[in-house]
Amino acid sequence: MPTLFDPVQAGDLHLKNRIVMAPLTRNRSPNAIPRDITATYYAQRADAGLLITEATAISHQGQGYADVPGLYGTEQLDGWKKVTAAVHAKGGKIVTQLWHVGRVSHTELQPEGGAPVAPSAITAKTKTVLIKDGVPTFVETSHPRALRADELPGIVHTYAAAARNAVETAGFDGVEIHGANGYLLDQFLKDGSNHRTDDYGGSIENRARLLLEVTRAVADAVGHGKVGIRLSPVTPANDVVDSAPQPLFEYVVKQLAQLGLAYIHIIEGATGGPREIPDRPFDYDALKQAYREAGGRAAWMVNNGYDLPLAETAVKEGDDLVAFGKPFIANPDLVRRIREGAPWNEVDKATLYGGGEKGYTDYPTLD
Ligand code: 8OZ
Repeated sequence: MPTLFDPVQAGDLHLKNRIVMAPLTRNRSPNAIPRDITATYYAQRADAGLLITEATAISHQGQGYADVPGLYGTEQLDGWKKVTAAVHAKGGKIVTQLWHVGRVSHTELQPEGGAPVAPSAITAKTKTVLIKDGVPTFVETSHPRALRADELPGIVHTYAAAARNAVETAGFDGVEIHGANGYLLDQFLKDGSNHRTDDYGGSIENRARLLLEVTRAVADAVGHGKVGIRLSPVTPANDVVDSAPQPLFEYVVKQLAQLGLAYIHIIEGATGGPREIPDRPFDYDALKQAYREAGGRAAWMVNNGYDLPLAETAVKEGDDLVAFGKPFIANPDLVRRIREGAPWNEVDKATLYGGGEKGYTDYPTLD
């Protein structure tokens, strides 16, 4: 039976172990440019089987928080080049997470101060972060405008262009499409946020259309075996909800099964919170079974609140990869700590978002 330390193939990606660093927003990239400390931060964690970068905006329109990185300009790609080089020098593998926030944004973060875009003009009851006089400040998200159908091909194209930039220019080993946590693609999937009456709203097939078009375009741009996708069937993050998530997500994974991807990354329960949500039940085994029965062969990655016993059991019982979030922030040598049964440092919540080296590159290792 496999353990967390057995290598695994995820599409084109040969991974040295099954311990993955989850994508983690850190807000340390002013002007959307990753700094040198970002290269240090990821390289410190290169013992992971796979590093997934923090969510990274595919365009200015796709940005929703202060000081998150981007993938759309020369300076930003040059910043990421230093990150991938540092990780590769330590024998690591790294993919970047392609992010369009949709309605989870603020006019101050949008091109020309415009309204954020969404499937429908419904405000998300959630907050975002602006930097006011150097101080991170939580603010309500702005009222969005509904995207016109004729804008959607441009969005698909922008995802593909960002993916190409990431792999061909910045040197990433692949990309992860952020289809989770109430951002643009998840907003389209779920009927709480998608009230459209065109080909992109209404039926499950229609609501899944944009996510599947994006996935196909990204896979065609960089190679199907270099693409993962993250989904969160029932998370309440960023005010999303669906009236029937089980059939919705089973449809989505059956379609993804046709695409020969690297991995499917599932957030179980509430992102960063409880793994079970009493009023939002979901059968994750049935989801995986639907994917496998449809011929899907990508690695199956699970995430959310995994401790060591839970992770060991998951891998023993057939999940291929386990993504750890906060434990990887607090433990640059998490892989070694797991191998040696050493205790894990606790994360400092005060330094999660924004700032510099403190709480970023200065967590102690066992040495
Ligand atoms: C925490 C803070 C801001 C953004 C996600 C990209 O939840 C995020 C995020 C997390 O996927």
